[in-house]
Amino acid sequence: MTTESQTGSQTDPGAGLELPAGFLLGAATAAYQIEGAAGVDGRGPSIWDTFSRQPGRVLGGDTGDVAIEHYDRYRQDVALMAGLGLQAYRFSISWSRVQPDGRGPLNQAGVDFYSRLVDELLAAGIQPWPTLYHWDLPQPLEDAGGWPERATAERFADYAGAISSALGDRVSQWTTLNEPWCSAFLGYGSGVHAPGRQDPAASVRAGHHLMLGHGLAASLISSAGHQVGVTINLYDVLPASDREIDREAARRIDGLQNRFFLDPVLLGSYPADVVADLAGVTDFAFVREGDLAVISTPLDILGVNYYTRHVVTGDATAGNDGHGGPVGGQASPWPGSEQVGFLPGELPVTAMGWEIHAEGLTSVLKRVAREYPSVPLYVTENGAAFFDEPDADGLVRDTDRVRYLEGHLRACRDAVDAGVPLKGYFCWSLFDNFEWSWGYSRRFGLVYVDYETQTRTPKSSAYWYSDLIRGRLAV
Ligand code: IFM
Repeated sequence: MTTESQTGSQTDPGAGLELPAGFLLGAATAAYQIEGAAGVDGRGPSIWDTFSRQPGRVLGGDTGDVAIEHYDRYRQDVALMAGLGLQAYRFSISWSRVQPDGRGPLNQAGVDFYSRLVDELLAAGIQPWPTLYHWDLPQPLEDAGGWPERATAERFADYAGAISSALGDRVSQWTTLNEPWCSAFLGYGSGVHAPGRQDPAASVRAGHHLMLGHGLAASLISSAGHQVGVTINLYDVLPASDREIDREAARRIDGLQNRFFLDPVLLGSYPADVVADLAGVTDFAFVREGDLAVISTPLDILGVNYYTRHVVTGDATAGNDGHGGPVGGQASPWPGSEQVGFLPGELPVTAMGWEIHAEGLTSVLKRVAREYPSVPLYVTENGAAFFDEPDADGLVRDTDRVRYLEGHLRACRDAVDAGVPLKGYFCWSLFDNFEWSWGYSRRFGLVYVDYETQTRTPKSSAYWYSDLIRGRLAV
């Protein structure tokens, strides 16, 4: 039960926030960000193990070696989720833990960990929602060329088939990829993410092979009778002005950020304008006959991750690329559209510097429902980083995050009212964790983690979310 001292609020920020009956409310994490136990039970290195050890790649030299020790503390963590009343838990499976070389037989000790986690969740009445790939490619596959190589898509499908059969007696809901835009364009374009390559042509090939891997895996999982989806990070992309040059910049960035993934997956084709924008980068000769039919394998759900908007200009005077990391020297993650400028926002921002723009979530959801064939939608990530710290009483009063979540859940409700087939929402993240190139410096959690002692402390937002789930907020 929420108390005023826990939410840090004198009003009830959920008042009037009615969500439809059956609307699923959960929280999300990802393997490398929380598990730790990097060298345990046969786990092999992933590209993030390699990348985070390279000097200057991650703020403070942080790595996921220990993270929040979820591998050892998963029972305590599931008990915490149950205490909050989470209905579903979205986590990712570390490919390197269950298939260290990225090929060949599964590593039984790794599979056993996820099997125990699934059992624990089911016993607590929490639906497991595993994602098969949240950016942690086994290093041996990167050594063989990584996602720019077609063979990586085939390896991914083998892994997906094997692990989904191993857990398929208890897990019926699968997500193939998380945010392929980041894997392709931050991993192989700007180099802000692992494996840290800066090769525009390779980044586009990586994008195609990620989606091919998705399609091959989705088709296997679907034929085994399971539900399958993919999660794409979508942005509301707005021109800085009504001038043609800014509208053109917005078309380009919307193309690379949103439509480059939505179109092949849901329409079975690449957007012609994006292919034209990329003409100086690649000729798309890597797309083989039949690939787009595979990529557009019918889905049971589409996951939407939403955090903020992009305001862009064709004037190229604004320095930031919209996805800069904390360490300098990176290239652009926008192949063929490097000239587009991203304007610093006028709205309040989170600790990531991302503008808080809840209405953009409604727009994005309505746009997907309007422009693409109907598929049930879930917001699979939404949340905010703030510089949270416990107060003298040991409470973490993250009123900013309560406000952020409340605004975005209202935006979900507005989308539902407008007829969008939105079925659920997962908060990012359940725990403070390893925020990629930002290391542990940015806290996204509903639950505060003291990285010295590994103590978990639910923040005000966790109590607020718990009350929302349990229908305890006055309406
Ligand atoms: O932490 C990440 C997550 O791994 C993927 N989506 C965005 C989050 C916040 O940056």
